[in-house]
Parts: sequence; structure tokens; C-alpha cells
Amino acid sequence: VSGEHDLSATRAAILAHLREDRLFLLVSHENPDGDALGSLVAMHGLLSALGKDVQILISPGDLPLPYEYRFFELEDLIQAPPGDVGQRTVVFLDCGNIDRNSAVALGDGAHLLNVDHHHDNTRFGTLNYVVSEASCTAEIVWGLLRELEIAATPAVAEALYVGLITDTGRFMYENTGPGAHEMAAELIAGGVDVQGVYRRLYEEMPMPKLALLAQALLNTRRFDSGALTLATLSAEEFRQAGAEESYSEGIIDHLRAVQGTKVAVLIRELTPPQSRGTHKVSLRATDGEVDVSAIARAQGGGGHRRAAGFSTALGLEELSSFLRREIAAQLDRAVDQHPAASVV
Ligand SMILES: [Mn+2]
Repeated sequence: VSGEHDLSATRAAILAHLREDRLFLLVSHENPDGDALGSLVAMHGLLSALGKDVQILISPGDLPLPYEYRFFELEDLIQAPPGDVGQRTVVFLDCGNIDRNSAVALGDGAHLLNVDHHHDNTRFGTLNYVVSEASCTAEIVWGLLRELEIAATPAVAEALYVGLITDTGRFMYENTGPGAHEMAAELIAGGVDVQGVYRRLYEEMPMPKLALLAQALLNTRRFDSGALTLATLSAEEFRQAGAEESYSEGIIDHLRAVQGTKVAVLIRELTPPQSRGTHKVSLRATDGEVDVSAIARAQGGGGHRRAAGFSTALGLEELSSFLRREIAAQLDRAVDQHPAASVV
């Protein structure tokens, strides 16, 4: 109960900042996803409606956005922290850990509002409005809009809807509560083009994305009686497919769907030149038995219990051993003594 009280006190404090402060800077995590971008656009709309000076910071390395998000009209977009950052209220959206945004070097005393739904948020803000029950950060922003009685413009409603459907897996993940559907109902009643958003996000796919999926499926291996279903993609395989890094989005859902899987993992070799030799690891759990965010935190990453990730310098062999050990420990099982993986 005291936690709930703290949360409503924090919401009141956040609302006071949004009403009273004049200059804002909005940021999210690197490789922004639908929820990050949707929350940025919606918060920009909220603050614009209040007549505020607001800028959105996305680092040049994250631009251009992945093709499915290019329809977003990012107003007041900047690619480096503004000179007056010290005067601005900085709002972090959907960012569980300040290390996930290296673009903002904040001075001491900076006003930092941390608005997020990751349960393992490190609470790095001056104010931490972390609602772990929310399906997405967009749902939290939607709640703030309602509280301020600000009507969503068509662009804001669509942005909120994008955050909602991408973070809930189109209303299929376990974070999909009644609130997610109520939010959808209100947005659709307000005119969001459901089919149009669906087409932009999940269809009109570049052919190399399909080629990359095919390669990942060929590379899929199962360990420990299938508890771990794992696929890898090398930088060379990205190149052969003609794929951009973001094209691996969604592959892990195919791995998670395999019968018997407890944890699905996609390991991508980061493409040269910036980070050759390091791997980016995405994890998904099929049920509540394994908390993949704990596995990710052990390697400096984080996320949700059923969806998490980390980057590492470990090689593939070390990585698969690490993952098998961690999963076995959580399942309270011994790691399968047969070292060879079964090839699908
Ligand atoms: Mn999110």
C-alpha cells in the first residue's frame, strides 16, 4: 500500500513538472522501438499542447529509424544535446537504465524525470515514475494525457497505439491487461487507422528481412531437451541477406513458439565497423518459470521478466554455456550432460 501511495505522490510530482516547467528534452533508449518512439511522440504532443518548448533527442547512430517506424513525424528532433541542457527538464521514456542512453551527459543537479514500465528500472531519475504494471510506457503517457485533460491529436493517438501494440505483441503477451484494451478502444474510437498501422509495422517488409529470417531458422539449435531454443546470426549472414541490423526484429518470436521451449534466444554478431566481434543477445521466456531479465542483468543488461537483452564480448561457445547454466539453475535442473546440441 505504501508503494501505491508513493506512486500516486510521484505521479502528482511528475504532473506538476509537466505543468510548471518551461523547457524540456525528451530521450529514450538506444535502438528505439515502437514503445520508445511512440512515447516520445506522445509526450512531445502533450508538452506542445501545454505550450512548452520541447525537443526530442535521438543520437545519429539510431537514425534513420528502422523502416517500420519511418512514418513517425519527429518534430523538434535534435541529434546532440542542446547547449541549454542544464536548463531543461530531461524526460527519459521507456528507459530502464541510464546506461542505455549514452547520448546525454547530464550535469549534477539536472532535473531528470524517469517515466518507465521496466520492473528492473534502476531509478536513476530525480523523480522515478516507474509503473511496472503498465503494458507499455505509452500507456503511462496516455494516463498523463488523460489526467491533464489533453485530447490526443491524430498523430499522438497513432503513436500511443504503436507503443501499445508493439510492446504487447499485438495484445498477446502477458502484460496485456484490461487497461491495454481500454486504451486501444479509446484510441480506435478517436480514429486510429488500425489496419494502416498494422500494414506499416508488420507488412511491407523488405525482402532481405525474409532472407534473414530464413537464415536464422536454418541456424536454430535446441539445448537441454529443447528448454533453450537458440539461433545465431553472424555479421556475414546479415551482409549476405542484404539486411540491416533492425531486420532481425521479430525472429525471436518464431523461436519462442517452438513446443517445449522455456527460453528463446537470438544472438546477433554486431555489424562492423563499430563493434565487430561483440554479440547482442535477445531473450524471451515462454512462461513464468524463467526470469530472463535476471539472466540479462548478470551480463550488464536488463529488461522484463519475459523479454530482456544484453550485449557481450563473450564468444558463441561461452555464451551458450552461460545461458544453459543460468536456465538450468532457474529451472532447478542439471544441465544436460550431452554437450552436443540437437540440430533442428
Ligand atoms: Mn516499453
